Amino acid sequence: MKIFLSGNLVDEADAKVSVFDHGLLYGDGVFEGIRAYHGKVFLLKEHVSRLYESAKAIALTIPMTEEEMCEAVRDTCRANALSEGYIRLVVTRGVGTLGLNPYLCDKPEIIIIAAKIQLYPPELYETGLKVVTVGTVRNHPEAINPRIKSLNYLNNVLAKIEAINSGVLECIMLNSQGQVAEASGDNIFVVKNGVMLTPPVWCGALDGITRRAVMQIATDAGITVKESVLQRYDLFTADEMFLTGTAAEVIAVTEVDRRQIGDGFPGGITVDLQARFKEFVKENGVLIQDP
Ligand code: PXG
Repeated sequence: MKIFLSGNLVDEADAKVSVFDHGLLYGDGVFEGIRAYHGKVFLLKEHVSRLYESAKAIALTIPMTEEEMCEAVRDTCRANALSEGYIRLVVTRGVGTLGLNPYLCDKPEIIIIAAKIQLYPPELYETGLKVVTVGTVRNHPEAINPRIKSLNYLNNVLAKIEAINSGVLECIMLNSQGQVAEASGDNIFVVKNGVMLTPPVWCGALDGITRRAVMQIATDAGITVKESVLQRYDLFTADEMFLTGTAAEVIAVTEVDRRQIGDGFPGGITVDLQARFKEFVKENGVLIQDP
């Protein structure tokens, strides 16, 4: 496998970063997870744009333009003959001292990995996921804003540990007000009386690219979509529930805290959106190979 490392495509064995990199020492950096479908990088510009916004939010200047970053992603895919898979883009603060000061880090490190993605077991797309709500509160927006896709994912990891220890694969995180924020690595939607509802990002969610796409697909299909503050009550009384994310795509949730959602099967709107999403990804990517 070839890895893009600060300007060069190097062999996996040579793709090494310093133990003094603040990405490692302090989780100081940002990242993106992007998918490639059918020889196209899905919503590449949107992902790259979010990467630059995350970087700006932590006062990290990426030494490359957004256009150059898009080209570097395509180059890395081509070097690995990738037409279907997962791209991880990482920008760290770079090498610094054994002190927090980010201004002593001269050069951010840019890493692009183009590889395969691990999916939830396929049968879960038929049966739906079981989830729990967890005690780990989503980061407060005035501490670490969840809109920043930073290398510091400990908040999500702690929530994921609770999920796995409860015997399920994913969890729903609440904010400090007890409002629904998102899953540990996905955004959440509920369907109530035919209307699709998702928490506004200020409740503690990432402005998910899949979330945006699904909101557009649903609106175009004539479904009413609203951003709405949700409480656990709204989860327990939902007709349907699903999660969206680059890794998960669109996946139904059929149980929350061992309570059945709807009739316990993926809902009609969810199944319809899954099909529409499959079509959407064919049309909305940047070609990896030059035409
Ligand atoms: N919330 C959080 C906290 C995320 O990390 C999403 C929502 C969905 O955002 P997108 O833009 O992907 O629709 C994410 C994204 C992984 C993995 O390896 C996780 C994500 C994306 C890709 C891979 O678990 N999470």
